[in-house]
Amino acid sequence: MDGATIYALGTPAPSRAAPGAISVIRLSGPRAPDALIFLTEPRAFERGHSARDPALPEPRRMVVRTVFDPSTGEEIDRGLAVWFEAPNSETGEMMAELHLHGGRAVVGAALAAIGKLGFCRLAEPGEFTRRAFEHGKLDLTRAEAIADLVAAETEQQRRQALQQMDGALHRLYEDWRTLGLRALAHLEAAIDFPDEDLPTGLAAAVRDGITELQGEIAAHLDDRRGERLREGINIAIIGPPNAGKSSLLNLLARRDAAIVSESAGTTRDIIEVHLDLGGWPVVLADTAGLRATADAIEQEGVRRARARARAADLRLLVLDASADWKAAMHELTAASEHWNPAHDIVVVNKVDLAAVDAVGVVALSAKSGAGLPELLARLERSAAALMEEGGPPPLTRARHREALVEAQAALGRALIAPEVALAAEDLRLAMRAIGRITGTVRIDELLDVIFRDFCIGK
Ligand SMILES: Nc1nc2c(ncn2[C@@H]2O[C@H](COP(=O)(O)OP(=O)(O)OP(=O)(O)O)[C@@H](O)[C@H]2O)c(=O)[nH]1
Ligand SMILES: [Mg+2]
Repeated sequence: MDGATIYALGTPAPSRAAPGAISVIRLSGPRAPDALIFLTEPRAFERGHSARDPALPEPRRMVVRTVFDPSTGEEIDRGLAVWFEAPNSETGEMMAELHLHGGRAVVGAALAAIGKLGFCRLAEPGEFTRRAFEHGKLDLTRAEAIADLVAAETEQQRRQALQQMDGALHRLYEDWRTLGLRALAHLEAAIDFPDEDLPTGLAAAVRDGITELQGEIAAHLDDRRGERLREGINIAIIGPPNAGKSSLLNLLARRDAAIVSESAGTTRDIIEVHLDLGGWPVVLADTAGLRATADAIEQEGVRRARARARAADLRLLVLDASADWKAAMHELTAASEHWNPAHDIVVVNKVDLAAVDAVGVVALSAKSGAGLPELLARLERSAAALMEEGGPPPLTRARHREALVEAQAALGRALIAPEVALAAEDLRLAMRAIGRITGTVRIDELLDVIFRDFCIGK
């Protein structure tokens, strides 16, 4: 961090097609209050000093101000100004904000005016968040949660991001580190004072502590809810050729995303659409009809369809009501060890051609839309069951997963280490891996990667 006063547009850049009602320009750094004075009192800039006290409004209090070009004294806009005194600001530094009208010319002139002051520079992507982290205002999981909140497209994504922003994940990981560090202190005492009478049963207590930690981390790693919520619940539409899988995808997507035709074997590649299903983000995949075929391209399609069915969180098996759908259902559900009757759904399509009277399946006509409300309700129920709420906060990112897998391996080594010193070293490695997640243990390249996620207004 170079201690410069930085500035950036905090709202999206106004375009001709989409000017905003307001645009917010933020400044952070020691000279943010000076900048505010020079921009709102042109004579101050000519004088060459800012005479902060009389000219600055009370911190955290919004005031109406005219913004001037400091070099010419020309009026740029009239808007609202506010400043925050360090350390009581988002970045922990002196900060100022200008809320101006959201036109391209206004924003362009105001940014240029700040540049002319000569003591501010444009912020790099993620620099405000990085400064907040440097000043202890955020840990990495909270910084990531803010990025998630900005990116959230569905209600459930928003809720998860907010929970993480409140520090739920941070607390979980820090609790684990505390547990591990306590065990480590015991081990280190055993190394430093090998001849002293350490309480009996200590080794067993440390061992139990590590095993318990391992168990909690394992359960957390098994919990895919957080990643599903960030990336979308993966739903695969599978079934025999010509059953209406692509028609169903188009119906749910409300557009012609996949080609539909009466010839069996139309779909070859996997076609994905992103949907919001009652607040749950979903990646819905249409796949090739499952059948034995001599066509090499279709064979590859069938291979991909099977792979996707295996990898999916939830399967929608589509069958043709006008064919022998029961036989197809038995064949396809029995053949798949991944078929999960608790979540997966059987859809019997084309009920406009043949009536279906069966329990446990959804009767649908992709053509007329009959049965769609029932299918949507079933999908939402399955999604909710899959994402069951409560319990500890879920893992949300591959970055966390990698660090926890590393910690888990180190804990495993610590348990079988032939010497106390080696066990202590492995325990230390495990705690360092967990510390990387929250940023308690600093890794600079990692910070760059994370903060680059924040390019709001860039
Ligand atoms: N009558 C009727 N026809 C339907 C219905 N749904 C789909 N079809 C027709 O069935 C045929 C096959 O539909 P698709 O959606 O292409 O079927 P698919 O399962 O994707 O087929 P493949 O990609 O070849 O595996 C098309 O001619 C559709 O118009 C329905 O509910 N009722
Ligand atoms: Mg198809």
